Amino acid sequence: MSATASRPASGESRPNLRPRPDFLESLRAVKSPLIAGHVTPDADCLGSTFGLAMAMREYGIDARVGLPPGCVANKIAFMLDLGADVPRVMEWDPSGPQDSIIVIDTAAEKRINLQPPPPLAGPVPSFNIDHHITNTDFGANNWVDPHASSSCEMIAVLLDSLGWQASSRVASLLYAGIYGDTGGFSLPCTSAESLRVAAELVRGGADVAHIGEQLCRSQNRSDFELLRRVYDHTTVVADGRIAYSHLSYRDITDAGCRADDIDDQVSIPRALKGVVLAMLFSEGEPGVIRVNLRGEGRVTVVELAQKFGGGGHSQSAGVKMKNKSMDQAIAEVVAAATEHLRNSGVL
Ligand SMILES: [Mn+2]
Repeated sequence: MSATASRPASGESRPNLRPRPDFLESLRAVKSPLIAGHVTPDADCLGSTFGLAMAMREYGIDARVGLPPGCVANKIAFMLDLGADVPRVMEWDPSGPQDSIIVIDTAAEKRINLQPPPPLAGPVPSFNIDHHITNTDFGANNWVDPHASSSCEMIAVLLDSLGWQASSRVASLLYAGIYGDTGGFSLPCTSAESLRVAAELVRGGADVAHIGEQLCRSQNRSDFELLRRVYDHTTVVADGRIAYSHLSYRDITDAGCRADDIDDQVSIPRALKGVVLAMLFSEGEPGVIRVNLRGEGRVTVVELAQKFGGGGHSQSAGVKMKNKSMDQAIAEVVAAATEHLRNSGVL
């Protein structure tokens, strides 16, 4: 295990990765794709799937987005309004009109947000566009760039590579996803390229004020009540280097929230000075504990997530644990996290 990130630090030059010509050529042949993202979609997932689908529709391609009903957090529901013109598919139908499947922002096949899961080795070609470092290249056509801040950054580059001009609504969707995955252009994944792409999107009509208001200044009462509990339950250990909080099923429902509203609340314990590893344990459905892990500075967390069967990005990862009580899950993961910091020389 290493605590040093393999990606370049922000500001360092990174390869300006574009999709390979054969990937573009296969994608150009697509006429009616079904586009899907990951379970518990975040702003980047919605922005990239709806952004690509809308751009395709504007260029005469009959793209649809697979998204089960009721799985979008309150906070990012405004993105569904931006993408309202895109037809939605609630579940996988093998006899549907799709001539291809495009999976975006999804690290593993098992995380695809459609039931039953679409067969990616089936008769129609599949495309896998993602920036998760743990992506297994599960598509027939893969474009995985762990250096990209977000899948939305990749979609913006893709549209440019196709010679397409994004409409202002597509630009808003993509900008919102980049904003989300870069923590408002503040996380180390924010590269000069992310800022350049974002600037192009603003030039193309992305509504910065609307997106900022929706993502930063539109908290509803139930999300606010949930944060109150996250603050209240925050515990600091390992000489102030690890902070974590927890939300029981009861905490979540009493606040008026549900599993899908657990998004980036781990930013609360993460915000404490000196903390280099932050975690949020949440029981969104009874008996299932989700752990969001974040690393700060040069501390990576993806190895820690993988140890418990999860995955993600080097400094932002997740795990789902079953058949464990909240206390057990916390005890096991905090012990492993402390060990991880010790092994990497932080403690
Ligand atoms: Mn993403």
